Amino acid sequence: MGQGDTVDVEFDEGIAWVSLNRPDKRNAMNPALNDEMCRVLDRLDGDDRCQVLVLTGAGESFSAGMDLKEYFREVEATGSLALQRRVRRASVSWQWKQLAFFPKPTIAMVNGWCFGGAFTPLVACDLAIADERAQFGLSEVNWGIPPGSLVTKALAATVPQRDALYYIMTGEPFDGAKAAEMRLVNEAVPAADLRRRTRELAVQLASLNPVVVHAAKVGYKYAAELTWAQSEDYLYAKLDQARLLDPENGREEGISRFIDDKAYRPGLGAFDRTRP
Ligand code: ACO
Ligand code: V55
Repeated sequence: MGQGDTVDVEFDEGIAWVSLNRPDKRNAMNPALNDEMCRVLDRLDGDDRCQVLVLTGAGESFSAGMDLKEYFREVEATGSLALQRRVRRASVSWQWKQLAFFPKPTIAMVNGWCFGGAFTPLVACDLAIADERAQFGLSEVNWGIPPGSLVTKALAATVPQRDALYYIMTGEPFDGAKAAEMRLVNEAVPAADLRRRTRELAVQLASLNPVVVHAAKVGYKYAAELTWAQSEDYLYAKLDQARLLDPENGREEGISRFIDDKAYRPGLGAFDRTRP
């Protein structure tokens, strides 16, 4: 799919499995990988084979964070601030902006190492499932830098202050079970169940009304940063927009099946979109 070979994409059952693909470097994110991820996400936006996106890593790692050699040292060695701005822009573009507001549901499947810069795409994904033995860490302090870019912001959006500051300040690693306990991820499962559980969740999300799920997720993400008054106005606008954009007329269908047909109870299960 991409032009390069730093990202791998496989399609199956409406799921796009997107793997960061530098296993020899534990999927550390260099400028080439960041550029390729920008292109991959741009294309998957319009690809019907992708109804849900799973972000994971090739081999034994999710991602070992920013590539200390190619993203930091080699870019700084050029002395070009324009180049530094360019590589930072590509990094933030896919790791946060494109991923957080991706029009389809996204799941981070944390299969192994997850350090530093990897926290941004982890948290930008809507949901996350980890191998209970995967190792996480805010290792920046060990490199003589505070967490940069949106790493700390991602932590602030997910875990309580005590956990955030403990791990930001000590740099101590923690495992997937701990990540689930502090709600950095939704669930931690044994390695043998990771793919099955992720697929099950992805298939569930793929079965739902895509226009409505998109509006619901984007509404949540913006409302978290708006005032109450702005949120009320914006979320009503999203609700009206979803009715306008939804080719399935899910709202009228759902209400009609409940009120008129008495054939459906939302409290007892998801709406069946395949029923005529
Ligand atoms: N940047 C650049 N290269 C990396 C990175 C990285 N973040 N992480 C791993 N690599 C490279 C190693 O240099 C090595 O390259 P080489 O084979 O050419 O020598 C290769 O990946 C394999 O790494 P090892 O350390 O040999 O693998 P191991 O399985 O023993 O350990 C681990 C994996 C624990 C992830 C270790 O590589 C590590 O601690 N990496 C750094 C993690 C980190 O602190 N990331 C945050 C960076 S700062 C930031 O993101 C802002
Ligand atoms: C980090 C990540 C960056 C960056 C500087 O601490 C530091 C992580 C994603 O980009 O430019």
